[in-house]
Amino acid sequence: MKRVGLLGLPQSGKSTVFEILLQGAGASAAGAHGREHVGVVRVPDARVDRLSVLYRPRKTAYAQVQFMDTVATVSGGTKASRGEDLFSSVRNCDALAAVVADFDAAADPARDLLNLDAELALNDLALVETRMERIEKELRVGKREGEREHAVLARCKQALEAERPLRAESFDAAEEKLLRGFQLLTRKPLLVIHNQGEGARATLAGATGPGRETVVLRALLEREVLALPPAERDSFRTELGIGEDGLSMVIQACYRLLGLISFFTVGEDEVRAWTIRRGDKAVDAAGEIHSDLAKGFIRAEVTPWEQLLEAGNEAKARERGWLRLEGRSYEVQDGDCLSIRFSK
Ligand SMILES: Nc1nc2c(ncn2[C@@H]2O[C@H](COP(=O)(O)OP(=O)(O)OP(=O)(O)O)[C@@H](O)[C@H]2O)c(=O)[nH]1
Ligand SMILES: [Mg+2]
Repeated sequence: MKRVGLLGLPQSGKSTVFEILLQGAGASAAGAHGREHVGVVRVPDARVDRLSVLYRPRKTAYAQVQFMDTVATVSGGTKASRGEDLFSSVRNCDALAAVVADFDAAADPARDLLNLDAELALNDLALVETRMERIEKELRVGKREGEREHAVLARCKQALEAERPLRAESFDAAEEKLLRGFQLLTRKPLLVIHNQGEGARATLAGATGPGRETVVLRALLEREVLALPPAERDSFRTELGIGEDGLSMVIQACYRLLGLISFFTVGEDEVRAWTIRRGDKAVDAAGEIHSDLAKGFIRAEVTPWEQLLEAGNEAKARERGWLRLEGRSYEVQDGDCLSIRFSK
């Protein structure tokens, strides 16, 4: 399961966001490991809701992502060069979510975001330079194995020095492989959570780009909304003028930034969303359900979710010609309902 790490300046609202994510999206597990708190969050999905209404299954299962909260990861103005790795706790996360405070008059979210970006870039730069120096030493004594790695790192260094985050750079598969182990922070997708107070405020500049999105979340108001019974939440949101469900937007944006899509399996037993990467094939999807299904894969029966809903069930979808037979290398689309035929 993919993991999203919350980061941000002290008192920006990270723990508040973490708590309401777990509370609002149906946490199935939460645990603390030292300074880190990890929770599993359901990915809200109206398509699953609708399929579940159609099939009335015994069980409905949503896709999931993990969120992680840490105790004060960044202290304002501290430089990564001091020795301690301020971001060690989020280094192994697949994506980052930066909470930027904007709930009182003194707040300067644009400045905070700039500082945060700079700290992430400095942290990467320090790592890249240290590794480059080590390879240079080896090269001087005639060890040439690190030459290609050095070249890729030099490109990273150049980008970082020009204030370009690495997620905006393109690397080929071999370069990706060389870089993977470093877990560079500016290569990770980044969601900026603009934590606004009650009054309407300006949108945050410079917050979108490749691998980067921004959502507005009013953490305290969302917490009030969550204190209400589910049926009353939407009208209270309208009353408060916070429109869309901020929590769903945060979770869905993370899912998207991670390059994830969902396919569904449906039936009277269970309606379930499964997570795969964009570009994955039918055989990968089968393997996600069970390795036996990938091993013995014969074909996938595919119906887009809207057509399954419109037809009413798989048999009727088949009659209308909406159920397609696809082979193992079919690229699964977001929202496909799959039924895998396989031999034991
Ligand atoms: N008015 C207002 N206060 C907020 C909002 N979000 C968080 N706060 C308050 O800001 C304070 C800090 O919130 P936390 O969620 O603990 O922040 P944090 O980033 O986890 O803090 P550290 O872990 O200490 O770095 C708390 O008193 C919150 O109630 C908001 O949207 N509006
Ligand atoms: Mg906290």
